[in-house]
Amino acid sequence: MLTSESQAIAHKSIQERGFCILPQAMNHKTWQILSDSYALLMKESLEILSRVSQSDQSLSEYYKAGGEKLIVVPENGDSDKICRFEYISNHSEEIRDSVIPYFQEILSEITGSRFKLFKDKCNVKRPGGGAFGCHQDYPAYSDFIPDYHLTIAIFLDQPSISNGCLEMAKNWKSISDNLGALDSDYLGKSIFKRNPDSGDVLPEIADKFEWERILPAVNDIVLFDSFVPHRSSVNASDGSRRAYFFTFAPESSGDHYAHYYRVKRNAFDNPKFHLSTPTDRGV
Ligand SMILES: O=C(O)CCC(=O)C(=O)O
Repeated sequence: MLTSESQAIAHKSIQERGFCILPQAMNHKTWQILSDSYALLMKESLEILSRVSQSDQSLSEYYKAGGEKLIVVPENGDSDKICRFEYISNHSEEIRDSVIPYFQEILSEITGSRFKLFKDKCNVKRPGGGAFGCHQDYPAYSDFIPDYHLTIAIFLDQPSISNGCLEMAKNWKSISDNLGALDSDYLGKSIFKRNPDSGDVLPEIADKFEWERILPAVNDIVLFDSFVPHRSSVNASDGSRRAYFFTFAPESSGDHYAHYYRVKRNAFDNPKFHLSTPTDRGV
């Protein structure tokens, strides 16, 4: 699917910076499946939110009660609006059987290893919707066995500065050499010190990062690991900025998708699942 030259460029960029853009790596069929699925997944998400708001249960209690439900996470401070929905592949046969294998093939071409889906979500980023503070994904996943992750981001709407595009830190590896910036709870890993409440990397560290705005075309793939610090600002445009994020972990570390979502349903309100995100904990 990728030329050997683009595989090599992507591999080097992931190793050196923790992210890369794969120009035009989405084929039309795969993009269309994701675009068509969005309407169905959104409809189901809205139904769940409405069902819960009409019941005497909190969202957190609703998920604790079990069941293979789509996980709907409202916007912080606006709990009838959807910030994101998760557990997508379990709800869409086409995504599971066609989109995921397509992404696994791309990851295998770039890394030479096989990857399993670890989690999947779609951030809606409606107008006025959430800023994501500067964070690294790893601390949110560190209670699970895999210790390396690659996330594929696919945009249904063209990201722009005004709709809150992703921004990646470029020089974070050189800053992580400065031991004073690292969190000693993650020995041997470049995890920066964070605000214990929000999960955001401390501002005095984030201020040292040089930021690259990620402005891919809709048929580009953005790939990043769970260590690169990233952020995005509020969507100041009048349209949504919808993006799917498919996170994979090495096949050699096992299959953790079902387990991850079992734990998440049981602990929907755990702040660890809301690090640096503009999400409501559903309590
Ligand atoms: O959707 C975005 O702009 C940021 C996504 C992100 O960093 C996250 O969901 O953890």
